[in-house]
Amino acid sequence: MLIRKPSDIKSSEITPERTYLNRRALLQAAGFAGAGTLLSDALAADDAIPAKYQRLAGVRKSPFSTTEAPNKFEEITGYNNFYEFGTGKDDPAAASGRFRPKPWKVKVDGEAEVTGTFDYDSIVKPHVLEERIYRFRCVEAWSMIVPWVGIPLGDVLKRYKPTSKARYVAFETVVRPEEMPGQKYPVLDWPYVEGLTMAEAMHPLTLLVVGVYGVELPNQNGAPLRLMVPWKYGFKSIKSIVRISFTEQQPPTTWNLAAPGEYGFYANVNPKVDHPRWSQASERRVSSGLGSLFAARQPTLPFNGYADQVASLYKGLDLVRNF
Ligand SMILES: Nc1nc2c(c(=O)[nH]1)N[C@H]1C(S)=C(S)[C@@H](COP(=O)(O)O)O[C@H]1N2
Ligand SMILES: [Mo]
Repeated sequence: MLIRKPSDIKSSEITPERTYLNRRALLQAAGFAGAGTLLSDALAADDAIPAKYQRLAGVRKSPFSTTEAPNKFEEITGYNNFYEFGTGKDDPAAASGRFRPKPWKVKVDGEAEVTGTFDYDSIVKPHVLEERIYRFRCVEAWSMIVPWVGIPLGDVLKRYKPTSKARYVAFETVVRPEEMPGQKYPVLDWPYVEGLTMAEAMHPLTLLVVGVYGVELPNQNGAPLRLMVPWKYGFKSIKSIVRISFTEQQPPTTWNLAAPGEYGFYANVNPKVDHPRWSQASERRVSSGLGSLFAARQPTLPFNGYADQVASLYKGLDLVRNF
């Protein structure tokens, strides 16, 4: 099974959903969930998050968060797509223990005035961390609500002063077959690569993620740096980024290269454009609490519910052709 049954999980590892929800309701009723109180603060006293994950300091709340109830930590970290560690949903959690996300460097190149190789601290430390509770929709028609911690990607990119020629931003995942056992197999063309238009990359919803639930990002979720583009299918949100390139031409993207008829460059969540092999009209939320892996089906929203904020980016673009 992809999510462990409650009987498989030590009680020290989890907080029952009900306790957690009650605690939140209590905090909210007492007015504690107001300014300055993070969702993750409500959990800090709990033992839901293994102690090996370092808590992130100075995280501030974001108005971009949804008020929907987040998935549990062990769902977010136990049901993953990260083919560098295997193609099964439980492979990333099981096989990423040898991966070393520290120290970390990112190469910034292409159409920008400031290029070079930058270490993690120089990229992240100048910024205030935000907790953003986002809806997340995988192209496979499952979804989650995730309290990411990150920085608006645009704020980071601006510091490298992209030139007027920069029309796209390309991203690359690290290649380390010794630490990433899935990379020993040619299931995808390594490195995993992704890309956004400049306007998408600079949009205030686009997040460079460094953590989840108030702690540093677990390896299986793309440590130490990954994207989160909440109005696009999950495969756009590339993990363990080691290269950011400003380009004039639309960059190649891994899933488009692998199956161009099934996965486009834009990959905006669109309930009206089905995947050739399944419907995208609805989705099931990952939910291990009910004795089954998924909750009941619910309709998928255009742009994953973020249409008010992002639809204007695509004015005049045929979203059926440009899927
Ligand atoms: N490098 C890399 N990034 C990746 C993937 C991958 O296999 N390799 N999978 C993508 C897909 S299909 C999804 S749904 C999300 C899953 O993110 P999560 O495991 O944190 O939920 O990561 C995306 N980013
Ligand atoms: Mo996905």
